Amino acid sequence: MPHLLFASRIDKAGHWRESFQRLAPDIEMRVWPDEVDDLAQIDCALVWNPPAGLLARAPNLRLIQSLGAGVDGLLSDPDLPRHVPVARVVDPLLTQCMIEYVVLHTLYHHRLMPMFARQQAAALWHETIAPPAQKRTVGILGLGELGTASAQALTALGFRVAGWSRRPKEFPGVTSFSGASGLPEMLAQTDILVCMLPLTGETEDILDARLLGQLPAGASLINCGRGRHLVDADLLAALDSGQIAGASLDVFRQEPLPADHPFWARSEIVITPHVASISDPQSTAAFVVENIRRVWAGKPPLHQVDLSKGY
Ligand code: NDP
Ligand code: OXD
Repeated sequence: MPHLLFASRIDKAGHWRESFQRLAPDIEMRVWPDEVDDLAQIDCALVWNPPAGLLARAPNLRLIQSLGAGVDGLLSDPDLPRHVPVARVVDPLLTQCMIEYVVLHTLYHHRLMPMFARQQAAALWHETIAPPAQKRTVGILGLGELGTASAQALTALGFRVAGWSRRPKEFPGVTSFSGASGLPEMLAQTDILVCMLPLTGETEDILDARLLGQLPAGASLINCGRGRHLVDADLLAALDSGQIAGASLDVFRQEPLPADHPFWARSEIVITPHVASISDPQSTAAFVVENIRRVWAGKPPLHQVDLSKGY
């Protein structure tokens, strides 16, 4: 019988427990810290940003399953037991929700809504017509599970879509750029930039003054990757200069975003509280059960993280 450690400060354990009871009653879920007396009894872990050092104290772990698609909060633990396979979530509902977020905010900036919101606040009637989607290029940083699905939804709406990844990709209707040399070329033609990268040593602070300066003047930014992709002061400066016309931000260096952070006061920025796409227990528990069954059968888990790449 697998003994599953559940550790998250934001996910509701009750919903996950219900899903496991329905799908796999043999899995015994124990919520950290209240229900765990002895970490030696734990053999798999389902976690979101667990306290550093916690997993190292479970000597019999066979699987570490992230509650989310991103694993930066796990891999930042210096004591992470690196011999245990780490898997991340890939789930159709998670993907669908991210598509919704990206389409919503792309259309918001495409249709000049930050400007109209300012006009409304000033009771100002001034007609400006947005160009058709066919004349806008959306550039996506990260053409993985979520980036590719979002790219496909945007091409269906008529946008020109480009994407950047480590390795070159081939998807119908999406122009692929890769590696350090491919980035400036994509940025130069991007009107709306969407960041859906994992946070790694290579991608931290990538959305800085240099990168924002390579976009055409008046471009927009959507960040639904991680807060530490963005250099906050550089975005504020780019908004002040008009280099960036507007931004939608779902993720922040510090979450919750502190009440005195300058982003709150900027009408050009749309803020959402890290809700672009969240793992749903009903949908994702089946994936977690499958991964536990695989590991118990001696197979690698699905969507195992490559610890050397960091995603
Ligand atoms: P994937 O691992 O499927 O995709 C990651 C993509 O980023 C890949 O295309 C990869 O390239 C590319 N990439 C990674 N490092 C680099 C680099 N140094 N240079 C260029 N490209 C790079 O991840 P997902 O699509 O599933 O998720 C992406 C991220 O989205 C998560 O890590 C998380 O941070 C964020 N997220 C945010 C949520 C929210 O609610 N805000 C919800 C879910 C996820 P390649 O294909 O060549 O490997
Ligand atoms: C995730 C997230 O990575 O919620 O899944 O950010």
